[in-house]
Amino acid sequence: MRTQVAIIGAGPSGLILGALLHKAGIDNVILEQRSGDYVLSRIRAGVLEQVCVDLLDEAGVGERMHKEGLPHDGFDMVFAGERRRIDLFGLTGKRVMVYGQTEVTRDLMDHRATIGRPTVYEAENVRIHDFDGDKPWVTYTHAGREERLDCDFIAGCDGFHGVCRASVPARAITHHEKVYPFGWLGLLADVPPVHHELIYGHTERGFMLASMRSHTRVRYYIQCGLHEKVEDWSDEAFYDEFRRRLPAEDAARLITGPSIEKSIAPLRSFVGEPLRFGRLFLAGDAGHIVPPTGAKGLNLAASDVALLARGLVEHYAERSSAGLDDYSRRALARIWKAERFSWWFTQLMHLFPETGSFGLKMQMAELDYLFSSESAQRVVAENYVGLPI
Ligand code: FAS
Ligand code: PHB
Repeated sequence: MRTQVAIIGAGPSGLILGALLHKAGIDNVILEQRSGDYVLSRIRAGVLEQVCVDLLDEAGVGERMHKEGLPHDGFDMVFAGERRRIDLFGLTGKRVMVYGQTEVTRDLMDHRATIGRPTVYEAENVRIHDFDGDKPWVTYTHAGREERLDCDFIAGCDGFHGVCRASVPARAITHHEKVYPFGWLGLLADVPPVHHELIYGHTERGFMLASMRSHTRVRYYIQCGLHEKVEDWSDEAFYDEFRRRLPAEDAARLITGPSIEKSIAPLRSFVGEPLRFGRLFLAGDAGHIVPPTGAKGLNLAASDVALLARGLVEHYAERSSAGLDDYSRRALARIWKAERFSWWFTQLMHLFPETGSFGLKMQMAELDYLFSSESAQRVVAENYVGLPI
C-alpha cells in the first residue's frame, strides 16, 4: 500500500491531522494499535480552548460539539476557606468549551468513516523505517498478515508510550521531564454537576477538581498518592473524600451515583526536543505531556497538528518546505508556554508535603496575590483559554 502521509495513532492528534489533510486533498492512512472501541473507552480531557474549537470546525467536525458542548465563561478556585472566580470572558473576551475528548474522538471517527479515509485498527507491531531518508516506510501486522505502507512522511501521533519517539536514536533527541509525587483519581458518573462551572480546589486534604461532561454527567478528581490503587477506592469512599474537599455549600448539594469509569492518572511534565527527524514529525502526547491541571494536553495536540498540516499543505500545494522546516520551532514555542502554565497551576493547587510550612505559605501568598490583582487574573485567564498558535 502507498500513501502521502502515514499517521501512527488514532487519538485526537492523528484523527484531527487526518481530517485536515483530507480537506486539503492529501492522501493519508492512520495505523492504530487498538480497536476503535478501546480508543473511545479511554476517559481523558474535558475542556477545549477556542483554538481547538476553531480547528474542529475547520476540520468539519464541530457540529455536535456546538450542539452538545457547554461554553464556559469562567471557573472557581477555592482555597483556605476562600472562593473566588476567574472571569475568563470578562478578562479575555474568550471562553472555553466543555466537551469530552471521548466525544471529540467519536465525532472525528464518524467523520473519517464518512469521508472513507482508511484507518487500520488493531495494527500490531508497527515499525517505522528510513524516516531519515526521503522514502520512509512503515510495517505492521494486521489480521495475522505482514503489511507494508510506503509514504512521503510519517506523523508520530502515537502518544507518550508510542513507537515513533522510541524509534528516534537517543543522540538525536533531548528529553526534559518532571514527575510529580502524586496522581489524580478520576470518577465519571451520570449525575448532575455540583456547580455550573468547574471548581479547582486547594484543600488541606489535597487537590480536587469538580468538572463535568454535560448537565447530567460529571468528571470529579482528587489528588491521590502514587502508591494508591483504583480498586482500593469504592465509589462511596471516593464521594466521601470528594465531599470533604468541596466547599461546604457544594458538599451539601453533592449528588452521587454509580461510577461509569474510575482511574488513576500519574502526573508528569515532559517534552522531547526537537519534534522533527527527517520525514518523521512528532505531534501531541508523542512529543510532550502536561499535568492535566491546566487542561492543555488535548489542546496542545490540536495546535501541533494544525501547524503540521499547514506545513504539509505548503509542501504539496506550493512545493515549499518552509512550514515543515519551521514546525518543530513553532510547535515547541507554544508547547513550552503551556508546559509552564500547567506546571505553575499544578505547583499552586496541589499539596506538596515535602515543601513543609514554607511551601504552603508560598502557595497561599500566590493565591492571595492572584485574587488581589486583576493583571494576575488576566494572565491566568489568557493561558487557560489558550495562547495563539
Ligand atoms: P493519545 O495517547 O490520545 O493517542 C495515541 C494513540 O496512538 C492511541 O490511540 C494509542 O493506542 C495509539 N498508539 C500508541 N502506540 C502505538 C503504536 N505503536 N502503533 C499504533 N498506534 C499506537 N488532557 C487534558 O487536557 N485533560 C485531562 O483531564 C486529561 N486527562 C488525561 C488522563 C490520562 C490517563 C492520560 C493518559 C492523558 C490525559 N490527558 C488529559 C491528556 C490527553 O487528553 C492527551 O493530551 C491526548 O489524548 C493527546 O492525544 P494524542 O496525542 O492523540 O495521544
Ligand atoms: C476534565 O474534565 O477531565 C478536566 C477539566 C479540566 C482540567 C482537567 C481535566 O483542568
